[in-house]
Amino acid sequence: MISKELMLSKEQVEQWYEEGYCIVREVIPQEELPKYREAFERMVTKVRANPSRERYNTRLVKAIDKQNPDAISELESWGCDFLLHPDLYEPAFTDYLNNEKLLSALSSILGDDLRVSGLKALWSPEGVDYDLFWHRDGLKEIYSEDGSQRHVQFNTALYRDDSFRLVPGSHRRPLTETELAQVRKGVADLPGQKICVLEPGDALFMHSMVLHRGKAPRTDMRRTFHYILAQTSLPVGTKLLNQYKGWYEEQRLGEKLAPAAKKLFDNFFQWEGRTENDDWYPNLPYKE
Ligand SMILES: O=C(O)CCC(=O)C(=O)O
Repeated sequence: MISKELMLSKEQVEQWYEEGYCIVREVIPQEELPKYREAFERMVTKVRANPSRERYNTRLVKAIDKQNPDAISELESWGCDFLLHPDLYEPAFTDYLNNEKLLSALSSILGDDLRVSGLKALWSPEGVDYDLFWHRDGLKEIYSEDGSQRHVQFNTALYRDDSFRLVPGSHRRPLTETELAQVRKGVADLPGQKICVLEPGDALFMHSMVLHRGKAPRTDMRRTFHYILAQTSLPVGTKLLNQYKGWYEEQRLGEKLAPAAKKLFDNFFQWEGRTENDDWYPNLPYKE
């Protein structure tokens, strides 16, 4: 399943370590996009019809009328974390885990002994602009001096997506005073920031400690998978494992998935009985 020709180039690997991101073009071939778009749209419709945060770990933003900012209307969704939930699951969501180009590219960074870590989705709200503040996924003080990381989170765009912006290299150093002033409260442009532009089918690998944020005006058609794969040796949180195992068994996915995707889940479930405390999963620094 891993093809040497499809692995990242030396420049891409260097960019991942030095700058905290890299882009892999056309991971999903154009002819396969309709299948993913249709599945994604069915899922968004269901989440929008059931807008409580808890059911699907839905990400919500307040819809504020810019002409009349005091009149806060409804909460709107811009993403959700539970793509494997039986209400939302679509075979396309796990088909993507068989993608040879994706797995080969990830193996250039993580090796080929991998497990599932998260299957999530991001989209543009309808009535409000999405404008997430700057943050690291984890503690703002924690960085990775050599740029290494044992998991990779990646956005795969089904339509053109220029939402993700980051400060390249910020995953390897303490944040500056200017950056800290924006963390979890600001959306101001930052020195050296870079906007990543994905064409349909492209994937963006992002280091969780790089300073970043997302932004999508309501007029955009953002439909982007946000998945995380990790080295099998990276410990798993109990709650996450139980959740995924429950959904997986309920839908008998073990009998339905193609071998590469099934292996990613089998490797994840291997952790049963020796899971770690959830306090530090998924975004806090690793324990060794
Ligand atoms: O919109 C994005 O691509 C970034 C999302 C993000 O930073 C997050 O969910 O923590």
